[in-house]
Formats: sequence, structure tokens, C-alpha cells
Amino acid sequence: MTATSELQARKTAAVSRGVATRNIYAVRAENAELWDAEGRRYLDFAVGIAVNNTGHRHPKVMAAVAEQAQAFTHTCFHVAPYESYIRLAERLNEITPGDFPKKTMLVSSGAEAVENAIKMARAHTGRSGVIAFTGAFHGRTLLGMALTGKVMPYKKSFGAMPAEVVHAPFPNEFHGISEAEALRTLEGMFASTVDPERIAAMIVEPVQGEGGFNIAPAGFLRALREICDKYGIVLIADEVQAGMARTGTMFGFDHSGVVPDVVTMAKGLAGGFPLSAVTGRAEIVDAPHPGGVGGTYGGNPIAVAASHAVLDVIKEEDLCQRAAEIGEKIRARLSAIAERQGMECIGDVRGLGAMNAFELVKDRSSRAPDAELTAAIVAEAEARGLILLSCGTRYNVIRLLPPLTIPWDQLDEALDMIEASVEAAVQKTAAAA
Ligand code: PLZ
Repeated sequence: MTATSELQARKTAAVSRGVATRNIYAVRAENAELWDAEGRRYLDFAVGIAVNNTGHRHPKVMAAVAEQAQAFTHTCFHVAPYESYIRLAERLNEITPGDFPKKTMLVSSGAEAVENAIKMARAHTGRSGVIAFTGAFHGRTLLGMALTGKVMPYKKSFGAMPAEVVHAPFPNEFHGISEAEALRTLEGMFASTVDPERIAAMIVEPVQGEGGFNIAPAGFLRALREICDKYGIVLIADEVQAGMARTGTMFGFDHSGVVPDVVTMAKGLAGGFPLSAVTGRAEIVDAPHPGGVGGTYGGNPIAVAASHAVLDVIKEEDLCQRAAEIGEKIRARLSAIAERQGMECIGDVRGLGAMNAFELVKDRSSRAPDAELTAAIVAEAEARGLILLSCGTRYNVIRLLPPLTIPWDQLDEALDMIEASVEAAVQKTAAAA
């Protein structure tokens, strides 16, 4: 029995099967590298699902955490507040889009940030409806799950969803949903499905993460801004996956110039410590009465210390610029692979900054999803020492999420492994057919 198979057996016996896992049991990780229970070394292109944008154990983050641990680790901000939380709120009010008075609330997970953003929009507008988009992902809590626009595995078997959440189509040119058609359908929904004056908020990811790295066109975001202004709807940018320098700008929305009313952040915000934030127009974030929002762990001091260090590192190491450069390199290489003979399975290569993906199809004319090949490529990569994640409502997209601090030679090493993995998977599927 290997160390991994033993852990796997214990996991199966002791942990809820609903909590699905890969079989890479982590023992140690450093920047872009991770070692498992077998002592195998991997390049990590998942980074805890877009969390360690500053790499595993960035020295500055570790130092900030160690220093905070010497002072106190938890007091509950509601009971004994601390300056570092206030200072982080000030920093987030400053760096988020929009030149107007802003306020911030800190919580612990992406889903919790989303839930609170919706509560604030409801309190502010006195309305209850929410518009989300097909293919969206906003979390696994009851409301997060309702907002999510993907049934398997997130919504299936979990009963009735909270009422007044409606999904509008997210544009997807590759699959024949134009921006114009998506907008026409949304406007049509206001006539057929829901009164826009009952809608408190519209929530949208600038680049859909779990949904398949689908980039919201700038024109689409501009149109959503206009619709929200017309009907008095709060526009929430869910930057949980796209934010914190990942797309080559601090926030995904920055590419479009569109200013949302509220921004949700998590993942990359604190370099591996559980922290999330809701930042937005002061009057919206202030709408709940005192005591109406909060929680025991929100803005945990260790996570807040990590976040200050992350924000410093993003600036000092110019990680927005580096994300843009990493992205150019990745897209150039993926496009070159896609052009090779026998690589017709790569239907699309897309991305913004260092948030890139390629979509696997049965053939380029039908663009039918190839989920089996996608899984085979992920497995081939794992066997070669590269951790990749798939995504997409049809499980046929592979996303590349290297840390923004990855050394160039390791990026090349990973891209070589991707090419070899696609080749091997294509050959094996062809041989099996
Ligand atoms: N909003 C845009 O991407 C989390 C979830 C993976 P939590 N995405 C990864 C999984 O299988 O659960 C996410 C996101 C966007 C919200 C969330 C939710 O963030 O920290 O997982 O709650």
C-alpha cells in the first residue's frame, strides 16, 4: 500500500463522499511547486483554485502571518476590533473600481461575500429579486448555489432554491450566443418573467471561472451597467476568481472600464488564508442596520495580515504586469499547439491575463464538448507532474492558473507537459476508439 492509497482509504472511510478530492495528498508547497505524500513533485497550475496568486508560502506573507501570530490570532472583530481590519478596508476602498465613497465588510469565504453583497443590495433597495447568469458560479451555500448557473454537481438533489433568483444568458460567441442575443433575452425576461422593479441586484463574473473561463465582453458589461442604472438595480461584480491581479489588472472589471456598485473578493485576496471582502458604494454597504451582518471569524487577524502582505507583493513585484506577460506566453503556446496537425480537439484558446483556458471539442465544426478527452488530459498532466483543473458547464475546458510569481523556466516546463499530455491523451483515445 502506498502512502497515497492509504490516505485515500482513510479519506473514503472518514470524510463525506460529497467532498470530492483528487489523489494528490499535499505535504509541502513552495511558490509554484507542490510535493505529495509519495514525495512526488508537481507544478501547481491550480494554486488552490486561484488562491495562491502570490505562490505558495510567499516569504512576505509568511512573515506577516508569523508576526501577527505573536500578537493575537482571534478576538472577533465585533468583540474586540483591531486596526489592521480597518486599514484593509481603507485599502480595498481605495483600489476597487469607482471614484466615490466606499465601505468594506470582511468575511471568510467567497460564498459568504456573495451572500452579504446580496443582503446589502436587498436592504438598500427594499427589493428581493436577483439576476445571475447561465454558467455562473457564486458558491455552495443555499443562496450561492441558487445563484450558480450549473446544475451538476452544485444544485442537483439539494431541493428548492431560494425564490426570486433568475438566470439570464451569458454571452458565448463560441457556442452561438451573441452579446446582442443575450441582452435581448434579458430585456425580454423583464416583460415575461420578472418585474425589473423587484430586482435588488444583478451579479456577474467578469470572467466566468467554474463556468469555463468565459470572458464577459466589455460591451456586455457596459450594457448591464445601463440596465442596472435604468431600473435602480445594484450591479455586483463577483471578482472572487478573476480579481487580485489574476487577469493582468487588479480586477477583471478594470478591462472594461465599467464600474460596479459592489465588488466581492476572496481567493487571491489573502494568499491562502480564508478571507473575503465586500466593497462598494458606502450607501449600499451601509444599508444593513448595525448587527445585521457579521460573523465570528470575519476578517480574522491572521488572514488580514496575510492580505496586507499580498497587496504589498502585488505592487512591489508588479504582478499585474507579470500576469499579462504570463498570459501572452500561455496563449501563444496554446495557439501553436492547437495549430498542429492532430490537435483539432482544441476548439478554442482564450483568456485574460493569467486566467487562461482551452476548450476540448469532438470536432471543430460541431464544437460538441469532449469531456472524456478533457479528463484524460488532466490525468496525463498529473502523471507528468502538473496539476491542472478542468471547468465548464460541460466539463470540457482546461484552465491554467499558475501563480503570478512562477519562474519563467517552470512556466515553460509546464507548457511542455501540457503539449505532451494533450498528445498522449489524443493518441490513447484514438487507439481506444
Ligand atoms: N464566486 C466567482 O469562483 C469559488 C469553487 C470550487 P468559496 N470557486 C471555486 C468548488 O468546487 O466549490 C467561487 C468563485 C466565484 C464565488 C465562489 C465561492 O467561493 O470561497 O468557495 O465560497
